[in-house]
Amino acid sequence: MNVHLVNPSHVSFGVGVITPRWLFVLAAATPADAGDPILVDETLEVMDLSTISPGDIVGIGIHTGNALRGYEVGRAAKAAGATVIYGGIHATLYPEEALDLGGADAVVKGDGDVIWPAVIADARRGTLQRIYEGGRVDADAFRPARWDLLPPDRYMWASVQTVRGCPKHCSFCSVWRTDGQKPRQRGVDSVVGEIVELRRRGFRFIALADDNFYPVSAEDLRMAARREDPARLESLRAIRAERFELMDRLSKLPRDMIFFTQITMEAAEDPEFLDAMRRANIKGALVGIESVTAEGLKDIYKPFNATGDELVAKLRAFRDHGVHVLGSFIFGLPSDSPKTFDATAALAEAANLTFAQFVMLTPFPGTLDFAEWEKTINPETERVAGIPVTRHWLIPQENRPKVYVPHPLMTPDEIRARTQAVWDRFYSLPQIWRRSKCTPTLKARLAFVLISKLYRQMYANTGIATDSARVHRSAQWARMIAKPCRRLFTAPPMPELQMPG
Ligand code: B12
Ligand code: SF4
Repeated sequence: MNVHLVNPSHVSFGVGVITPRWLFVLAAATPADAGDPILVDETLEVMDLSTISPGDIVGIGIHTGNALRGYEVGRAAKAAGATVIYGGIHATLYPEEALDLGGADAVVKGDGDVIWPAVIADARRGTLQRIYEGGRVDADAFRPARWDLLPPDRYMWASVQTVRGCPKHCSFCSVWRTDGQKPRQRGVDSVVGEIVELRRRGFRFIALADDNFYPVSAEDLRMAARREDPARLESLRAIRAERFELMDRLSKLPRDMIFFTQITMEAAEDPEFLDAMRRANIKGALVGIESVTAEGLKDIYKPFNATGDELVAKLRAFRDHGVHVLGSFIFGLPSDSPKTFDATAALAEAANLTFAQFVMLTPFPGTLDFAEWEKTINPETERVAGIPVTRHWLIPQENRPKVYVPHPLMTPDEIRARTQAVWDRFYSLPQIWRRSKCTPTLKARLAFVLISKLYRQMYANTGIATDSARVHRSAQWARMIAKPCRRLFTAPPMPELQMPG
């Protein structure tokens, strides 16, 4: 009996940008007597179904975007005689869907770290339940990933999670509702231990796969200090102190190690934190800018973000501390107008962003936006390819609409075309070349151009383009340049590296 863990994808690039962490975490949770699981990441290659034998266990992790492909794999695995078990955020939100459409024998909701061994045991005994509640496990029960199972020469960045959950409540995001608003911060030794192992294996680029690397803001501390009961302030200070401890340990790792994280803009008001990030070599951060207008921020419950000159100043503060910003914007908010696209492109230039992504508002299940939108749709009449648009992830890729939420001023096509134009403008060769000045040598500048183009092909064209020929061309192109790009991220292994501190 083999255990297979599958990360489904409808498009494969041969090379991956970031390791899908759940594969390696669930591998660590797989009991030793079940043998090493076979890991399949379809963002690299399509799964070879002939590797499945009757009696095998196939675990499939799905988020909303890859659920449809996941169900296809699950049905095929079931037909091959396997026991099929789903997990991941989408299965957590729609367990019945995986049972109905994905050939599932069981579905695990929530975190898999603790419950997975029990599920495997039940599967082997033939006593599987339909649904398991993995819950939100405490940070000290998070499993460190099994990096010994990493296929060689495939990924550019490895991913290590340091904290799960986010105290904010943005309307388009499901994290605070599924992972919770209480930050669950992993112990520093456990995080650094994984990073050291990865550097020993030749990884020097690490994505800190966190919801929000800055779970306690300066404003949170000010507010807690005003309370009579000191308990809240003490607990926030403890979380913050642990962040600094982690960054201090990262700063003692080999200097060629580079970290990237996801963080709220609030950190820009906290020079002490930014200084610690600089020392830790956290050289990049995805910052959810979302909208450049106050109305837009109101639409999405993100009042802590800035607009105008203050926004530019905040984003530049990251850069002044050596942290490159990947700015993330959303188009299609109710208050957006045709002018918003130009204003956003201009802001991205003025704020000295190193990378940017421009996504179209998508109602993801589990979010407040989804709940509101779902109420406005008649599932009987509003269908595409026979599927209610409220289940948009089940619509085949080629028919799947790109914009779902009706806009008061713009048609879906206009939003899509304008979004595409902003991508084109930000990733035009002259603009990339101008931004590449942030690198020290001509060789590095050329590498920067290549990576910018790869990023654009992987994340924009495959998501925005409406014709499948363009999507196909994009994927082909990305496949071609992904391999040489990956080489830019490799480093000689350091098998002797010891834990710092
Ligand atoms: C890091 C990250 C990224 C990174 C790296 C992705 C990668 N290759 O790993 C980047 C920045 C590239 C990214 C991109 C995107 N992301 Co993202 N990402 C995350 C983030 C913050 C952490 C994921 C992670 O590694 N967690 C650590 C692992 C260990 O946790 P886990 O995946 O949840 O797995 C646990 C359980 O779910 C469960 N489990 C998972 N699979 C399985 C399978 C089985 C069989 C079992 C039993 C259990 C199980 O057990 C695991 C261990 O406890 C999550 C937020 C989150 N909290 O999940 C968002 C998140 C997954 N992303 C999200 C989104 C929307 C996106 C984008 C679409 C954004 C965009 N608009 O472009 C893209 C899509 C990219 C793609 N095509 O996959 C959403 C997904 C929402 C949804 N309903 O699907 C999330 C939840 C964030 C959010 N804002 O809501 N992302
Ligand atoms: S978008 Fe970011 S800040 Fe907002 S709730 Fe989600 S993780 Fe937190």
